[in-house]
Amino acid sequence: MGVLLSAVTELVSSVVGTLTQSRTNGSSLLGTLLFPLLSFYLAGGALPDGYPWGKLTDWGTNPYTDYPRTGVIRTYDFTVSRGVIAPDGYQRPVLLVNGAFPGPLIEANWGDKIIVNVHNNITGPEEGTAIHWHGFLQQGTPWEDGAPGVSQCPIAPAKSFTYEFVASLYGTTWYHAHYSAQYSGGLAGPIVIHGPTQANYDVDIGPVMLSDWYHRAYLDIVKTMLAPNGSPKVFSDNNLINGKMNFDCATAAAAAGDKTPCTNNAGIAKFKFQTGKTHRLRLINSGAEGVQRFSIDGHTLTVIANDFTPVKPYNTTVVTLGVGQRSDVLVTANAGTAKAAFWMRSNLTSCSAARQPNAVAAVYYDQADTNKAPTSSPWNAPDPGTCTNDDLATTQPLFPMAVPAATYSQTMAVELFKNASAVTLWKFNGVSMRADYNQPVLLQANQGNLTFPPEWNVLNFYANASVRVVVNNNSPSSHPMHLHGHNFYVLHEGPGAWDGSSIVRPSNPQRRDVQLVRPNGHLVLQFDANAGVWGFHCHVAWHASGGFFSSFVVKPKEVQQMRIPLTVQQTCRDWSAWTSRNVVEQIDSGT
Ligand SMILES: *[C@@H]1O[C@H](CO)[C@@H](O)[C@H](O)[C@H]1NC(C)=O
Ligand SMILES: *[C@@H]1O[C@H](CO)[C@@H](O)[C@H](O)[C@H]1NC(C)=O
Ligand SMILES: *[C@@H]1O[C@H](CO)[C@@H](O)[C@H](O)[C@H]1NC(C)=O
Ligand SMILES: *[C@@H]1O[C@H](CO)[C@@H](O)[C@H](O)[C@H]1NC(C)=O
Ligand SMILES: *[C@@H]1O[C@H](CO)[C@@H](O)[C@H](O)[C@H]1NC(C)=O
Ligand SMILES: *[C@@H]1O[C@H](CO)[C@@H](O)[C@H](O)[C@H]1NC(C)=O
Ligand SMILES: [Cu+2]
Repeated sequence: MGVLLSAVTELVSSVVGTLTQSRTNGSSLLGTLLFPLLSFYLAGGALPDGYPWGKLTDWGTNPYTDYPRTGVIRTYDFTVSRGVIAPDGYQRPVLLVNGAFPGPLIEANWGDKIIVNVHNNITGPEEGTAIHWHGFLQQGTPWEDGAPGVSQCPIAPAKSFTYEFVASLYGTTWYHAHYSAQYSGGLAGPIVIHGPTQANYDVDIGPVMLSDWYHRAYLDIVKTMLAPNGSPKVFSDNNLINGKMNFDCATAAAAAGDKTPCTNNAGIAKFKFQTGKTHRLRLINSGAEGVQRFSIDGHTLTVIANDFTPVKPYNTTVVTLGVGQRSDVLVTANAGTAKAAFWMRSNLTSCSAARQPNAVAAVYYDQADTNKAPTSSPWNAPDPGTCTNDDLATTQPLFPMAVPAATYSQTMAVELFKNASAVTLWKFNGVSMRADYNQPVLLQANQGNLTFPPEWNVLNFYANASVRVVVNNNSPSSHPMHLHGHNFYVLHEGPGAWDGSSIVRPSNPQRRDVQLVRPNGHLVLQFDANAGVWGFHCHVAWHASGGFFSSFVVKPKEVQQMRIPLTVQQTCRDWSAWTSRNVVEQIDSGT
């Protein structure tokens, strides 16, 4: 307690930021009191029964088959550029969407189509990119998934690609670059899909992005990590809430002799709560590595969704999120008078490599002075040190689905090794993956050629309807395992090996798109086949860069029948033309 309080008072001696919002976050308003509250749904489309989704409910509708076909299109224009900002006061070059970090909010109603026209304006130097829309199923549109070398070629410098996909699931998610470790340098933003909810709340606060933060550019970090005898352990420099936190410039400069412009008390994120009312917060771990433990002093959190899955509400003081995971929580402002103020905290856990693990933001009730620092004390909720998510026994999907019998079971081991050049890499199912940006797996599968180079680490599941995957983590770190294009069933998680039969609540296990496997433990998941080619990987940016990535070919016969838009081929021609004139230094797995 003493440690935290002194750390917080040191870093937040004043909540009046010394830098302007544009210096810290470019054109983003997230984390400021100017960021607007969200509405319960967007205008547009028919409103049968008052809602865009009519009579469909979160507890009675199978979202995988029965999402509403609203016919409404939400269009966004994204220009990706380099910029220089100081989110925590320490100035660094970043990658920005429309000049903003975090990137602009994408908002739609359940069943709407989202169109995002992405322009690659990365110059000085130029670089490819591709954007992944995390958690979307991409049913019938796997080429819109945004994974370079898997579902598309990178978007070449000065070129554009228009992504088009249906929001067939609803809730909270995010987008991020999937090209090398680009997203750790700022290229990420929130997505909210409005849908039905049985939960009662008054105010939608919107996204609360939790991200570890690095002062070095991703290229530097990855190069150092993948140099001969480099360390696979990468330390973050800070932890941000909605892209903001303070930093102690003196210690960093003293330690490293660092002359980079740096300002103390840059400014932390602020939130306004309405006294007595219930607020929905959409928590997103958009970091590169760290496992976050989120809490608000004096307030209980009621979890109503994990990833894109509404769950039976459960109360907790702390929510644990691995990279890529989301939780929607309800918080009632009933812990003080209208003048009260509280710390919001997000702690990187002991499983993370963090120099400054504790992020804070300020929560103000209606009449609180927003220029004053809160004085509240943290919950006494020590980090259990297990590097796991909330107990699977407590996380029950509202729309129940029993696990079907698996038609196939695949075991995949995770291990660290040193290759012949003394580079430390990850092996997943025996292979350290390396993508070929010029030959995406999906396009080759679409041509009917299912013979892939071993280093692409492709697993073909043919016509299997439901595949069980047992991940055996033979490494001392935890890994947020992410499967693209699916919401998988989480059957079991624990230390050591699985007993081969135990399943937590087989009548209705947790479903989500990322789940933590603990150090030297196991994770058992199962997915119902969605035709396409899908990344299955660790979401820690540094681990994926080090080869911890595989691609699943699901229902290849259907993939072969798919009519992939000509723009996808054109993107490969543009990339091929650009790479014939420029040397692409592929420093890592590519994803
Ligand atoms: C955050 O970390 C501090 C220790 O640095 C601890 O006192 C506090 O209880 C933690 N909060 C939560 C909710 O984990
Ligand atoms: C493209 O990037 C350059 C350099 O970062 C920037 O000055 C320019 O404003 C960007 N263009 C657009 C349309 O964002
Ligand atoms: C959660 O706690 C609140 C009080 O803070 C209580 O009203 C509610 O019933 C609890 N919900 C559950 C699911 O336990
Ligand atoms: C070891 O891995 C690095 C990084 O992927 C690669 O550049 C190098 O060629 C590899 N060495 C050998 C001998 O395979
Ligand atoms: C299939 O693709 C691989 C490269 O991934 C290539 O080596 C092989 O020649 C292709 N086979 C045919 C029949 O085109
Ligand atoms: C399921 O996948 C395995 C592994 O590729 C394969 O051997 C088997 O034939 C597949 N079953 C069906 C029904 O396609
Ligand atoms: Cu992802």
